[in-house]
Amino acid sequence: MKFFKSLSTILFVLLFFITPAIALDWQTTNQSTIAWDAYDASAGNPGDEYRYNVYIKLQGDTVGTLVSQEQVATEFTATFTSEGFFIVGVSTVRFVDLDLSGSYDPTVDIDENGDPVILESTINWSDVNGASTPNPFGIRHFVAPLEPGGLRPAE
Ligand SMILES: [Ca+2]
Repeated sequence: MKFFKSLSTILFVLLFFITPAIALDWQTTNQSTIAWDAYDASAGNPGDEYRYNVYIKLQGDTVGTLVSQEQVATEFTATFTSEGFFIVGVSTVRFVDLDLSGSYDPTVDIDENGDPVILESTINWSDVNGASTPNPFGIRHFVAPLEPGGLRPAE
């Protein structure tokens, strides 16, 4: 009984950690445009503004690099020059309409310290179906090899 319990635990752990890696859809390209749904702002103040931060990390890394800060568009074109297996992440950034005027103005909507109230969500990474990534994916890029050397007429 104890053996089966350990076996099922091992199987569970294997499935939990290995299945997501197998299930990833890979795009092999040096450039890819990623899109996402516009944030549903109906729950917040009507005057709040929402933007997006885009991050890229190598598969397996825990921290990504910010590649686009506070952009308005709901898509981003990532271009890769180095080789690797990349994961893209997007977070929502909320700019609070602090004076409830119906629109966000960084010069007016400031708190008692003179700072705007800007809040960032956690990152929805493309390799996990977090908030919503219906088909978890990654982008892999390979660089062309160098030219051959020693070019000469054959003897
Ligand atoms: Ca305002």
